[in-house]
Amino acid sequence: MKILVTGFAPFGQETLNPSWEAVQMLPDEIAGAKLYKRELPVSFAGARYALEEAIEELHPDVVLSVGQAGGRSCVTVEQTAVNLADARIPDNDGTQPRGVPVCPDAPDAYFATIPVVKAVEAVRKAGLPCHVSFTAGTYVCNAVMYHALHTAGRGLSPQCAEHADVCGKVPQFCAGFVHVPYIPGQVIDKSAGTPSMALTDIAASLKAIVEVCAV
Ligand code: PCA
Repeated sequence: MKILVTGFAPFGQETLNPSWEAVQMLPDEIAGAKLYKRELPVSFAGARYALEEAIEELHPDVVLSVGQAGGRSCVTVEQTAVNLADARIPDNDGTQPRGVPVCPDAPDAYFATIPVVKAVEAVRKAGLPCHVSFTAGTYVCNAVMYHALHTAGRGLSPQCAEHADVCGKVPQFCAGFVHVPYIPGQVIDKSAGTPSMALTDIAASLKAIVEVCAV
């Protein structure tokens, strides 16, 4: 089994993104599944392109994307991706979609196809807090989750694939998204009470989630 695990580049005021830091700490093989790690740009267009390119190259069985959700206190497994891009801040390319669909003429939402509740339970069993989240927001993370699920169900269609050579192919894979908190070094200058989690605990949480996806 092949599992594509993605993290994101830094964005906003941050100099690192704990999602990519933690993804890099994962072993290359978990429960017999081979992991392929990719860093995605924090760009609506660029992330979609990089994700589709990685799917086309690897033909993974599972696509698990990971992103930072500053302000959350623990790792959360996303249940839903919505077909709405509404960016509070411009992405790293300076693009700021407001109230537009992620993918025109496509369903309003998709549910994750990884076992969300089992993944949360596995992290808790490993001794770490974890919750299901019912919103991945309306920024680049939600768009990546939406695209992965759209692509899994419908293939890399001309409508949503930017590059013609991948059109018409129908990848079959499960997809899900995990949001992770800030790490302590990111909250030193933030307001008192801003939650953070040790990078090693974030990586351990991801490992437990990947284990569930690998069976
Ligand atoms: N978090 C942002 C985008 C990249 C990331 O790590 C989000 O939640 O949309």
